[in-house]
This record gives sequence, structure tokens and C-alpha cells, in this order.
Amino acid sequence: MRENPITFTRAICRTPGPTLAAGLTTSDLGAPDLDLALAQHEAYVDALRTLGLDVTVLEPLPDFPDAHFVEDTAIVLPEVAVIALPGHPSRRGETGPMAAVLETHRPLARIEPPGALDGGDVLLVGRQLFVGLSARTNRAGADQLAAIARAHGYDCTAVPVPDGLHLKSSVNELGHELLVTQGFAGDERLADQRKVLVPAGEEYAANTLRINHTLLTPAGFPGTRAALDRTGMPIVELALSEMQKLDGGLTCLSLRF
Ligand code: CIR
Repeated sequence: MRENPITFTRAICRTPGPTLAAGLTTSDLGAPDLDLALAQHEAYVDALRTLGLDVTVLEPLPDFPDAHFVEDTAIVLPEVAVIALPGHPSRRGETGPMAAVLETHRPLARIEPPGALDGGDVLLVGRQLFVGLSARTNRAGADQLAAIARAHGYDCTAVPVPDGLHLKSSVNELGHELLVTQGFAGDERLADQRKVLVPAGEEYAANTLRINHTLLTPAGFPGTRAALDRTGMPIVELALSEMQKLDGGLTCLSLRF
């Protein structure tokens, strides 16, 4: 469908803090358990390390209950790290501490008001960026990201997000195809992409994460697992119940580059 999928060597994660249960959510799955969330996060970090990534784990930020969902704070491209401007006001203070880390790895650019953009809305597919227009990312934010990325030779396409929190709640890349929910299967902007469909009722599993030649997928979604098995790629299942209670998943928990 395109040139070679990007290879990752590093990841940045942040340990969930004691205020975790105050995080934003639309789910009705109940309150998260801090100890179980910490164990699930540790297993996630271990999985990334087992796959060969150099993982930096940052300290909790108790003033920001969603801060372990680091993906939303930045878009890291090989050429530049773009510091996001989270669409929800309670998350805006997460970007400063992440910028301080990322500036040791990349030149920085920034999304500025009136733009708003969460990293969870940005899907990189080869040299193509799909940018979700969601409750968190507005047209001005998407346009700013497109201007920055186009200067480095990327194509950018805006994709409306009618359901799910972010674009990557519903659409992710598996290397040579996209994993999509039924709601995005017919999206004209994704028409050129080969697709694997998530069965109805398993939408949460669309947030599957490719780390080089391996797929990390949430445990408990047998239909999606069967579809992923047909790719022939090795698959690692991870328990994520406490992250799901906070509308978060596998991609949200790291910045990869
Ligand atoms: C939020 O609503 O912002 C967090 N509770 C969940 C963020 C999930 N992040 C992501 O999908 N990239």
C-alpha cells in the first residue's frame, strides 16, 4: 500500500499517578484501580522493551490525571517533534514537561492557539499523515500540523472522527494495512488503504499497536485476534482494563520514534 513502515527504536512512557481515577472518561466501566493500572502499565513497558525498544519511563504528574496517556502531547516525526495543544483544557499542562524531554531528541515545533490537537488523532502511514478532526482536534490544529509536516515532505489528510475519542481509537496501521472499525471501513479518505476490519462490538481493539514486526493488541477481543492472526505477524496480547475505563489504550501509553 505504500513504502516501508516506520521502524521504532525508542519510546517514552509515563507512570500513572495516584490521581489516575480523576482522569477524563466517557466510559461507564467503573473506577480504575490504581494498583492494577500500575501493573498493566508495567507489563506494557516490559513488552516494548522485550521488542527491543529503548524505553524512557517518566515520573507521574499527579496534577494531571491523564498524563500517562503521553501520545496526546506530541507528534514525533523523524525530522521534528511537534508539541501538541490538547483539546481538553485539563490536559494542556502535560505538554511542557514532554517538550523538555523531546527537545533532547528532535528540533521542536508547536501547535498554537486557536489550534487544538491531540496526538491520538494523528496516524502516520509511511509519509502520509491522517489527522482526525475530533472533539479534541480542530481544523486550525490540523492545518498547523499539515504546514509543519508538509515542509518535511509529508502528505496530510484530514479525516472527520464521528465516533470514538480520537482517530486512533478507530484506525491504526499494521504495517501493510490499516485496522479499522466498521464505522471507518467506507471512509473515502482511507479508500487507497488495504484494510482489516474490527468485528462489531470489539471497537476498543482497533487501538492495536504495531511495534516493528509485532502487533500489541488488547486482551479479550477474540474476533479481532483472529483477524490479526491472518496477517501472519507475531501478536502480543496485553490486559488493559484499567486504561479502557479511562478511554485510553495501547497507542495512548507511549510516544514511539
Ligand atoms: C482523555 O480523555 O484525554 C484520556 N482519558 C484518554 C486519552 C487517550 N489517548 C489516546 O487515545 N491517545
